Amino acid sequence: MTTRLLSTVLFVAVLAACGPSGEPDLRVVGDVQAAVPVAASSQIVLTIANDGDGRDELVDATTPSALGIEMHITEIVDGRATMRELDAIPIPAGGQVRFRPGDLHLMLIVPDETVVEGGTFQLTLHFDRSDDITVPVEVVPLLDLAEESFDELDADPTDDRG
Ligand SMILES: [Cu+2]
Repeated sequence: MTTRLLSTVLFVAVLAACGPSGEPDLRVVGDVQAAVPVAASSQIVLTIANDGDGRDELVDATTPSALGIEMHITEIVDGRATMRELDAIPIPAGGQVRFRPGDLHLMLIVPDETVVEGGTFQLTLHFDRSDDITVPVEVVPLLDLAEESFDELDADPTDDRG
C-alpha cells in the first residue's frame, strides 16, 4: 500500500469515528432518592436512560440545597473502598446509567436543612449535548435507599436495556 493510500484510509477511518452519530434522547427513570445526610454528605440514587441513537455525557449536577454535588465512582483499591471524582459520565446511545451507593454515585456536599428525612429538593442534571433535566429528589433513610439500590448490584450499570 502506498503512503498516500494509507493516509487516505486513515483519514476516512477518523472521519467515521468522529462523525455525527444521531441524537441522544434522555429521561430519568424511576424514583430519585437521596439518603439522610451523614457527616455532611449524602448519596443520590438515580437512573438516566438514553432512548436516542446518539451518545451524551453527564457533565455536572447542581442543586440549591447543598454547597455542591460531585460525581463519584467507588473503587476497591488494595481491598479498601475509595471514591474517585469524575469530570463526565458517558451515557451511551440506547443504554442507561445507574447511580447508587457502592458504584457510580452523585454526592451532595454539605446539604442544607431541606435535606432531611421526608424532605424534597430539586436536582438539575447538565449534559454535554442535551438540555438540562430538573427532577425532585426524595430524602429517605439510608437503609431504605440501600434496599432500593443494591438489589441488582451485579448488573453492569451501563448495560443496554435489552
Ligand atoms: Cu462519593
